[in-house]
Amino acid sequence: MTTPINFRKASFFLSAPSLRECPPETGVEVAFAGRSNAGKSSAINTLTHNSKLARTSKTPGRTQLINFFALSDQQRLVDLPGYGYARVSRDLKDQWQRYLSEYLQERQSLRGLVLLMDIRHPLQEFDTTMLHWASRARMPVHILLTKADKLSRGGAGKSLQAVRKQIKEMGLSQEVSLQCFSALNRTGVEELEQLLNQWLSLEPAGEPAQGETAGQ
Ligand SMILES: Nc1nc2c(ncn2[C@@H]2O[C@H](COP(=O)(O)OP(=O)(O)O)[C@@H](O)[C@H]2O)c(=O)[nH]1
Ligand SMILES: [Mg+2]
Repeated sequence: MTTPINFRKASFFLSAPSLRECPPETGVEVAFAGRSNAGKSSAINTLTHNSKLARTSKTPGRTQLINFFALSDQQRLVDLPGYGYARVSRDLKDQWQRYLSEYLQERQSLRGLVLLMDIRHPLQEFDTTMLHWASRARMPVHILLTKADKLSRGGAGKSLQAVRKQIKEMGLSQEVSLQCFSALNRTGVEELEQLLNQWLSLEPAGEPAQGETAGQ
């Protein structure tokens, strides 16, 4: 077992205005994606215990930057540009959809995608597109149903079940996991931490455990 990641140590690393300007594809990273206002920045801030790390905004969608946060010199969190913002031109939307698709398919250091959706409005247009792209790229996806504090416990549980069922009907349940999350009262933070520790593990996959013989 590697030592668990200390998420409090996260620091801002770089903002890339385009794919070409992303940092080198060494090490590992996990990207956060979702509609504008889904709660990406809030989730990253909650996870890292740093209310100022990723900027949260009440006027969504203005910045279209890929923001990288370093957890160590080999591990990164990535805040992808939010999609679905109505006041962005069709051309800009198309361009960003191409970028997101390309990032998902081609980024060598990417280990998984955290897809955030407001628990009251899950699986909207383009959320499902992202799920299909990720599936095609064989990229594991973990869904956070955000703002779970807006529903009762029972209501949140029902919504989780309903989304799980839809994912299954889409034929994607193999590579998709999901949970409720609230940046406001920290619901689900530990579950997310555990998953990120797995995805961002620096141990080479398939390495024989110590004590095991590697051949006769
Ligand atoms: N009640 C509640 N509000 C949240 C939560 N997470 C985010 N918000 C609010 O939703 C809005 C958008 O959040 P933000 O993190 O900027 O979303 P982003 O556009 O996806 O980065 C802000 O007003 C946040 O305060 C949450 O867990 N609970
Ligand atoms: Mg944001």
